[in-house]
Formats: sequence, structure tokens, C-alpha cells
Amino acid sequence: DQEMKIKKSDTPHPKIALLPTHPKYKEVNDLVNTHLQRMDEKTEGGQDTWQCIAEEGDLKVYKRELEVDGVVIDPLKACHIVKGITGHEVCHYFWDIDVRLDWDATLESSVATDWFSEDTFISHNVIKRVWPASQRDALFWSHIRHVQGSNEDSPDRWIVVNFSTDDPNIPSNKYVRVIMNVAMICETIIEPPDDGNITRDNIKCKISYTAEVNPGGWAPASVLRAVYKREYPRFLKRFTSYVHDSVKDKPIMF
Ligand code: 18C
Repeated sequence: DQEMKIKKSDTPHPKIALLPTHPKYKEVNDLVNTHLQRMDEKTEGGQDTWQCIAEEGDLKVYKRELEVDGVVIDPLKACHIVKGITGHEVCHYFWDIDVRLDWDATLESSVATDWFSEDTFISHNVIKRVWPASQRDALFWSHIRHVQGSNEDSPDRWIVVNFSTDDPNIPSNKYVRVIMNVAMICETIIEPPDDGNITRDNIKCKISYTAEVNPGGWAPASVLRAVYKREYPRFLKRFTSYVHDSVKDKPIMF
């Protein structure tokens, strides 16, 4: 009995493809853990420091104004609840570079430049130019992970982290390089029907998205804040409806 318990609690982690011997293993894990912890802590407590910049139905977008040496680096967070999709589906489509340009309208191109493992790769992304600023690019690793809940209070989650990185093979002199730390964390809520047959009508996904972006050089603050205010809500609506439409006739990916 005791042995069973040890075994059970010892193996709550689904497989992570990134190998512990990989040079980026620690960085990836540290970021995943920090994002999960931060999500657990905040929201209510930090309420007053976050100002709501958009609210539409269940979608809420908040920012905190922050400038360092005149450069706007406002942290951003958003929450959304979307019916008919799972956290696995949301994270899958957010992570999958093959579909990135189908929903991310702020990107001009996105190319995978290195694979660490099946769940982690680096991509080079050229961002559409916003007048009058110089054009930007971003180089970041993307990691997707299933985090099994450890008890009733900590639910099952899916997470994707996009975190800036370097690669000497991808020169950063053509564009201004943006530095970012982005996380998408999802939880699936199931309301089981009486007949026990779960359909898309019985599921919804609680999404939490955070972005810390340093534009990598001066950009006019008022333009940047106006672009963020318009583009983040637009991205969240466009992306979630993209997922919704993509999966509606497919079997549920739990
Ligand atoms: O998370 C998102 N996307 C992921 C990839 O698919 C990834 C994001 C990477 C890029 C983040 C880029 C932020 C750029 C900020 C600097 C721009 C400086 C411009 C100067 C202006 C004065 O994690 C979704 C990201 C959604 C980002 C929304 C806000 C970004 C605005 C960027 C401007 C692009 C304008 C495009 C306008 C045209 C749209 C039709």
C-alpha cells in the first residue's frame, strides 16, 4: 500500500521530451515553474497595480505601466474563457509553428531555426513594421508542456513559454531585436453531462496569457501603447476563434 502511494506520487509528471542533459533544460524548467507559480500567486492581490485596457465578454486584458530609460516595457496579462475547446488544443495551436502565421497577424514571417527536442524549438520571427519605428524581429525558444495536477486544488494544466534566446547563426543586425517572455497557461473545465458522454458543449478553457516585451530600443511610447492596446485584444480574439474553428469538427484533444 505504502509502496503504491510512493509510486503514484512519484510519477505524476508526464513525459517531457527535453532532456535533462540539454544545456537549456534548467532555463526552460525555471521559466515554466516561475510562470506557474506567478499565476497561482497574483491576480486578486495585485489588482490595483493592473489596469484593465480591454474587456469584452469573458476576455480581460490588463497592463502595468513600466518604463526603463524611456523605453516602454509594460507587462501585460490577459484572461479569457472560451467554450468548446481544451487547454491542450489552445496550447498546441499556440506552440505549433506550422500554423503561427494563420493567426498571428503581427508577424511577417516565422521560421524554425533549431529543435532542442520534440517539445522545444527556436524560431526566428520578423514582426510587421509599425510606422515610424524601425522594424523588429524576435528569436525565442518555445516549449510546450502538460502539467498534471497534484491534487484537487491544483488543476491539470497546459503551458507554452516563448522566451528570447540567442543564436550566433541568426544575426541580429538587420532588425531591432525584441526581447520577450511570454506564457500561455490553460485549464480545461468539464461539466460532465448526465449521460456521461462529453461533447464540446460540456467543455471550456480558462486561459491566462502574460507577456513581458522589451521593444529592444526606443520606440515612441504613445504609439507603442496604442498599438498594444489594439493588438493584444485583437490577437486574443483572433487566436481563440482560430482554435475554436480549427477543432470544432475534430475529436476533443484532452
Ligand atoms: O504571443 C504572441 N505571439 C507569439 C508568436 O506567435 C509570440 C510573440 C512574439 C512577438 C511579440 C512581439 C511584440 C513586438 C513588440 C515590439 C513592436 C515595436 C513596434 C514599435 C511601435 C512604435 O509569443 C502574440 C503576440 C501579440 C502581440 C501584440 C502586440 C504586438 C504589437 C506588435 C506590432 C505589430 C504591428 C502589426 C500591425 C498589423 C496587424 C494587422
